[in-house]
Amino acid sequence: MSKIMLNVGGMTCNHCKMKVEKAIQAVSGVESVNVDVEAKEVVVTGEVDHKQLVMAIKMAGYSVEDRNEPFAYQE
Ligand SMILES: [Cu+2]
Repeated sequence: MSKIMLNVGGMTCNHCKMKVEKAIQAVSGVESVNVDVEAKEVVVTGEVDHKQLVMAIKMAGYSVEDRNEPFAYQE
């Protein structure tokens, strides 16, 4: 499983958080989503296509920056 970290701009409240979470959860392969509104950070785990993820967040109305390539980690 890989972990993807994104910077998401434009989130101001809990409603935004829920909107972003919902958009990300709709992307295939997503296993978990963690949204930190104050830090503007989103962490997604799963086998996810980065472009699809970025598109989903943009479609929800937020700006997004892919912080790094996914890195694999053992559990
Ligand atoms: Cu909001």
